[in-house]
Parts: sequence; structure tokens; C-alpha cells
Amino acid sequence: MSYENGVINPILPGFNPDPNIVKVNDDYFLVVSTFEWMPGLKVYHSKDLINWAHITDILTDQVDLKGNPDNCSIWAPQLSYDSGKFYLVYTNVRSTRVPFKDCHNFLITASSIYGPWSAPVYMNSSGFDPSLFHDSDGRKWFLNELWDYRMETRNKSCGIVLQEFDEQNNRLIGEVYKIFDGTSLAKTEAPLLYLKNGFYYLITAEGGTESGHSVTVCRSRNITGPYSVDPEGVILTASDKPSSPLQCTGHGSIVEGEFGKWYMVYLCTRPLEGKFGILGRETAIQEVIWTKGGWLRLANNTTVPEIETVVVSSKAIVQKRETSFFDDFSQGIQKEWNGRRQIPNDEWCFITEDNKLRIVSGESLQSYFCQSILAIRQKDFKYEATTTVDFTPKTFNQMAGLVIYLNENNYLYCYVTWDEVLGKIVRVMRSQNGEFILEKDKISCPEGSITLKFNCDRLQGQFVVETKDEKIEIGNKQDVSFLSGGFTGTYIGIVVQDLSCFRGSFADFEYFRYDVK
Ligand code: 6LW
Repeated sequence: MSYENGVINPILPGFNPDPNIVKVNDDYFLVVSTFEWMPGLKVYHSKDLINWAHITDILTDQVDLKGNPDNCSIWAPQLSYDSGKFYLVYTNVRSTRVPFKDCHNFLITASSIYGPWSAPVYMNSSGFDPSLFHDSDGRKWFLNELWDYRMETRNKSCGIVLQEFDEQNNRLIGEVYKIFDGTSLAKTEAPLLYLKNGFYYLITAEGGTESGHSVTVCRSRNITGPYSVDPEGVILTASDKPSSPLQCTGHGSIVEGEFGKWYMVYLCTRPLEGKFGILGRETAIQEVIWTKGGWLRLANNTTVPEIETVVVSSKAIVQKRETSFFDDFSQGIQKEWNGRRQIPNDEWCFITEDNKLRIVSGESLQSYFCQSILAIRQKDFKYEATTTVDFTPKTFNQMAGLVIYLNENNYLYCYVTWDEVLGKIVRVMRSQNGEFILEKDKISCPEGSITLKFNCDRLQGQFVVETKDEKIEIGNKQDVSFLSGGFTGTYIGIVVQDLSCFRGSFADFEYFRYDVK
């Protein structure tokens, strides 16, 4: 008996880019890129491809991201499994400015998805988006995008390279094979190999991660090539479909589900007004089929990404889409929270005896090093975020509050601070592409705790200050469209700074809630 279960894409809403999926026995695991947010490499688990639970994060103390600019750090992981062992390859990107890419690829392994994971083994740095392929003869092969700084185009991806991985000695050996130059779409990246019916299938992303994003398939009888491109062209793209609600679709990875059906997970965006992907790059799923001629196609026989799709299962499954989040900090620091370039640890955040979250001050919101921020992903277009904070600032350099954060240049911040005339106040700052605006409004606030809120409805948001007796809107209505673009998505965070003295002060947060509206 089979059930055609309706699924709404994206299956992982909010910032969840570059999905990579693997099946181990009856379990599906999916990893996504996490860039500067730590812990890194979020792992989701599912039994049915429809409902996914965030079960663990792989990178904790194995990486040092301090100093990496925004949109760098942990890119496009690939998870694979062979003979009882999980293999995870990822890139730590240290600079993305043209013409060069400083991107180091590493491998870590574990016998359980929950770890412990080995120390990172360095592989190479010639390009990003690594993957590891376990061939049927026991040999292992490492693939990555190749970056060529000599190219005149801004994007300098010149194709895909393959090299053997010697597991005994933990290093790449032998010739580097250039197995694919890319098609005219160019910007070829995200290589994955699959062996099926005697063919090696090479799936790549082409056309860049924005509106041109596409999935290209080639195949060869030999792992080292020559590979021939699917004569019918790309199998998925929104580049020619401006009215598709899912845009920027690409970076696909495939898996076999129940009843011999195959599915592809891929990256997508849901831009508002056709332009502003404030939720970042998300993860979608869709059925694919193998044609008689041995090529891969979307099951809908087109190249169209589907917002409403179907997953066939032996059980009737209802997709759960719960995104609201509440934390009163009675359970410690929940794994939903991310730090920026540093994992939440008790050097700068911990639970007090009376069950409050204490955040010890860090550097400013523009720092690439030690910010004391805990944040969660924005997953809905309409939400309300609320926190109650107890803070006693003594100078203007001490700040604590609620931040809506894309990166070091783009954020909105409603915070408690000190004013020489008014004493303790709440005010709002905005940084848009690095241009800084301090809003004129100042609201005096009482001793003790105060509640800060952000109401967001698509591209408009408003901060609100709540005391026992009143609710006061503070600052302008905020246009949040600038919190989009680049590789990441919007986060909502609680944060503390003391720019007079590193770790010089702290604030206590009573709770945090994120409610879908
Ligand atoms: C990723 C590359 C890409 O490594 O963007 O969308 C880069 N595609 O495959 C960062 O996510």
C-alpha cells in the first residue's frame, strides 16, 4: 500500500542552504552550510523525507572561525557513509574577495552521527564544495570545484576536479583529473558522484547561486571520464521562470526513498517582491526519475521547482510545519541557538541560579571576532520576537537587547543603554550595507527588566518597548528588505556589548520567544 503524501516546500524553511542528503539503513540525514554560525554543520534527520528534526551539529571546537569575513567560513558540507563510518567533508573559506579564494577543505569521520568526530584532516585548497565518493571497488575519490584566478569573469570556477583519497595515510594521492569543464552556464560547483547501472553520474550546480542557479547532470562509464553532459540540458532551474515562487533553485543531491522512488533535495529561495530573500537560501525536495535512456529528470517531466510536491510512502504522513520557539532557559541553552564564530560556552553565556540566561558582554555587532550573540533563524515572513532583559548600563558603551541580524554590515538593533541626560534608556540603531543610523527616539526605562519586541510582517518591521503599564513603538517602521542577499539569511538574536571593557558587563535574559503570526 502506498500513500501520496502532499509536501509543501521548503521542507527546511529559513537559512538552510546547500543541502546534502544520505540514507543509512532506514534513516535519512541531511546537512546544510552554516557559514559563521556555530556550532556548525547542522544535521537534520528524517524517517520519511517529509518531517525533519534537527538532531545534532557536527562542528564544535574543531574549527576557529575568528576573523573570517561574513559569507565565508563553513561552506557546502557533504555527508557520506561507508562500512559503518560517517565521512563529512566541508570547506573553511577565509576570503571570498576576487580574484582569489582561500578555501581549505577538510574531512572528519565518526562511527555515529552524534560523534565523537575525528580531528579534521586537511585535504586541499584548490576550490570549494568538496565531496567524497566511495567506489564499488573500495577506492575513495575526492572531488571539488576548481577556482582559477586567471579567468576574466568575476566568478572564476573553471570546472570540477577529482583525485584519489588514500584513507590509510589520510591524504590525496595521484593525478588530479579535471573531469568537467562546465557548460556554457559556467560557475560550475557542488559536484557529487553517484554510481548507477554502470554509469558514474556527476551532478553539479551551475549558473551561480542566484537567479541563474541550475542542476546539470553528466555521466561516464569511467570515474575519471570523459563525462558527457545530459543532451537535454539542465534538469532543474528557475532561471527562466520569474513567476516561480521558488527561485535560485540548484545545488541538488539525490537519494532513493521507498518503492524505488528517487528524490532530490536542493537549494531554493522565496524572494519577496521578486528580489528580497530575507529568509536566506532554504531546502526543498522533489521526486526525480531515471529515464529509459539512463538520465535523471524531475518526475514532473519539466525543469520546474514545485512548492507543492508529493513524497510516496508506505504510511500516510502529515507534514508538520511548527516554527515557533520559546525558551525560558530552564533547559540550559537549547540547540536551536547559534553563536557567531564561537560556540555558546560558559565563558560568555550560562544559566544563572534563578534560571535566567546571562550573556557576558562581547565586541560590537561589526566584529569578526568575539560577539556575545545568541540567535535563531527567521523561518517565517510574519513573526513576533520578544525578550525580557535585565541590564544595568553605566555608560553609552554598554548595550544589551534584541537584534535582527544578517551580517556585520546589515542589522537592526533595539537595545538598553545609558544616556548622560536621561539615564537608562532604550534606543534603536540600524546598519545597512555598513551605513550607520542611530535613531533619534530614546525611551527612558525603569530599573530592573524591560521587554523588547520586534513585529515583522514581510518587508516591514517595528520595534516595541513594553513596560508594566505601556507598549511604546520605538524608532521608525523598519524596511527589512536589506536583510537579504549574500549566502546567509536573517537571524533574530539577543546580544550584549561593552565597548569600554571586554567582558566588562552582563545582562540577564528571562525568556525569548519567536511566534509565527
Ligand atoms: C556554496 C556553493 C554555493 O559552496 O554557494 O549555492 C556557496 N552555491 O555551492 C556557499 O553556499
